[in-house]
Amino acid sequence: MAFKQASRRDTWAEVRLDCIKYNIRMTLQQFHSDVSLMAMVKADGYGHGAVETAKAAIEAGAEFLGVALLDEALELRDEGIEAPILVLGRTNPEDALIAAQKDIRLTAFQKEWLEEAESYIKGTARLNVHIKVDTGMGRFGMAEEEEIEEFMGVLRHCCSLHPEGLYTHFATADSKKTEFFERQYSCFLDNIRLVKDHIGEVEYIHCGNSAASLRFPERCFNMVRIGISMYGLPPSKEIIDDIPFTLQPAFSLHSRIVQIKEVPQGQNIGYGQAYITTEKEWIATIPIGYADGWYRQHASKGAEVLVDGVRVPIVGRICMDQLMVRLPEYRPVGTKVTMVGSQNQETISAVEVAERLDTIPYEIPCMISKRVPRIYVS
Ligand code: PMH
Repeated sequence: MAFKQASRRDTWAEVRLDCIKYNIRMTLQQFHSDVSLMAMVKADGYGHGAVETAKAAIEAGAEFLGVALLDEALELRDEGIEAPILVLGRTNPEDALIAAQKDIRLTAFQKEWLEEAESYIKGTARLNVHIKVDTGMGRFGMAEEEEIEEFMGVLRHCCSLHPEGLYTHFATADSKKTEFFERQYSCFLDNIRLVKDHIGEVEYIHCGNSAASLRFPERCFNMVRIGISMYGLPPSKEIIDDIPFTLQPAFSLHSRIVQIKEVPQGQNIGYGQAYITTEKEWIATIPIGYADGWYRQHASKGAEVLVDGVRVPIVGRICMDQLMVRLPEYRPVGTKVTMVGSQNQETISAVEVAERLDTIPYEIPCMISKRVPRIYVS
């Protein structure tokens, strides 16, 4: 069954919700049943669409949702999603009350923040907070023992704030070298002891992103935060062989030929005379461009697309709304073109596209703009 946002475009991204569910179910199988899975649906579900992927993830067994921003959490609530949601970024303390009222958990790592958030709630609601410690990522969280001690001292007096969770984030879980991961893990163990000395048991302790969860499930306490692998993409190429099941990529990107011409030799194609035909050539125009997040670098890095299961090159510069490809032979207007995904036996994976752009697979679905409708297949 397929359903889509209202669109009249010939360009679309297809999101396979069945793949997302499969990846989550397989991940859960690696764990004891008392481990909860937080599905990371920040950044519009890594570009797949937050609402639909959140619903699919919950159906497959995810208990929590993770987002970066309070706005993202509120959008999920507005769409009727009732699962617990954790905001992983810093939320302004002025917004603590609305978060509490909407049953949205916030991340806390500054003692002044606790005092301010408490002053906005003043016992009218209860806000669940997850305490963030920085064990080496160097981004968010408390790194010093003294800082944690002072924070815990303040937290004890905040009657509106309930410490539901404690977490950290790994910087190198996707690397073959595990020394820094080990250091972070051992620092986290010290932090857990310290926090427990102050408040006793904490309901949720979590540190595992996709890479850590798939490689070191025994080091993930009782919750994992799964992002990239839930979408079926590997956190990095070097650990692909460590993943205990075959990930099913959910995202693919397609368009259709809207014009085809047989062009004589010596003809310019696109801006800047960047491509001149070297013989009589079949040139097709495809309605996707850099405003769709299909950036000009694809062409300069030698990108190919699939037409009828055959790799064909993009020629000339990518425009804002179109690009041109060279075909070996005539194909009619309406023929499907695949930028990411499979046709017949041939595949252009997000991993290949990421390598082409010298980036990581995470960026590929995220970079495809909202102008490209997502079509959901379940
Ligand atoms: N937890 C936190 C705090 C994160 O920032 C992320 C991903 C995840 C879990 C999930 O990681 P995974 O997708 O590797 O499973 N955050 C980011 C980021 O900030 N840039 O790329 C991924």
